[in-house]
Amino acid sequence: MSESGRISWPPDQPVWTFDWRLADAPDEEGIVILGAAYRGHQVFAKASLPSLRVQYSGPCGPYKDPLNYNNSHPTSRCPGTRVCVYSYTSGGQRALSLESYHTIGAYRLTHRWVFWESGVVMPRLFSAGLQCPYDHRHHTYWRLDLDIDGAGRDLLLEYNTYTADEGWGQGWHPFRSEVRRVKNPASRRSWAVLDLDSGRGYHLLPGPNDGTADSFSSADLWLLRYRSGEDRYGRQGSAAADGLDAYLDDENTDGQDLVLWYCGHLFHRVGEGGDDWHSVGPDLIPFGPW
Ligand SMILES: [Cu+2]
Repeated sequence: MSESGRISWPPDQPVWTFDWRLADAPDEEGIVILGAAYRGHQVFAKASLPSLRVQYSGPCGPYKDPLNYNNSHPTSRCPGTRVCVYSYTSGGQRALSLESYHTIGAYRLTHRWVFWESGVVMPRLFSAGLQCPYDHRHHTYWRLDLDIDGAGRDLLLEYNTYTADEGWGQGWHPFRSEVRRVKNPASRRSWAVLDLDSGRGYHLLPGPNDGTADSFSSADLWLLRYRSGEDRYGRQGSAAADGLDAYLDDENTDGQDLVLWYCGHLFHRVGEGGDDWHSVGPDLIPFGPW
């Protein structure tokens, strides 16, 4: 089973248009966003959450938890659907939220996409529940197939406070071939995808609780050139390994069709019990002449 729909929002004067879907195995990758455009300019070909891996400091797991239609449930806000679509206003800005609530064993998981009128996009994963009484980390892998103003002509830039101006502004360095990167809060490391023709782009800012890669989940960002065979939906990786390094083969990424994978590392301390909700997710912020 699956659920899908089309968004044109706000209805009175749409700024966001896209399709969405929540599918079952083997296409299970949470709520998938397809063909998203902001103010008529393409942003994503596809954005999804294909892999969620949990590692325990104790004799459990590791597990890979699929977010699919089958383990999703209606909530009181939307008793008739698995994907709840609702809008709200916060700080004078309107936002559209798409969210699905899942249970897997003792875990309760909410996957949410928030699309702001300003163009900001917030992917979020919320988790509660204790499957096993040990500290653990939920490694949350979003696949962001950004096609800003269409596929191709995109470039990834990385910000660090220590980088001199190389022609892209103080702090920004371009990556011209495939690479994986680890967060570095000390240099306020973040990333941006720029369309070289239009000057429009999106800045990816790690969330305050997104943690940093560890030996089990060895990177925070992968920059890949788009290859259709590398989109494996919910079959990406296993409980033991994310499998993303296999796609790093030094392909050119300068002005190409790019895919980013971003990992948030949600830390659960067993002493907090199972009732607290924790969340991870980056902010995606538009820049340039949208
Ligand atoms: Cu947990």
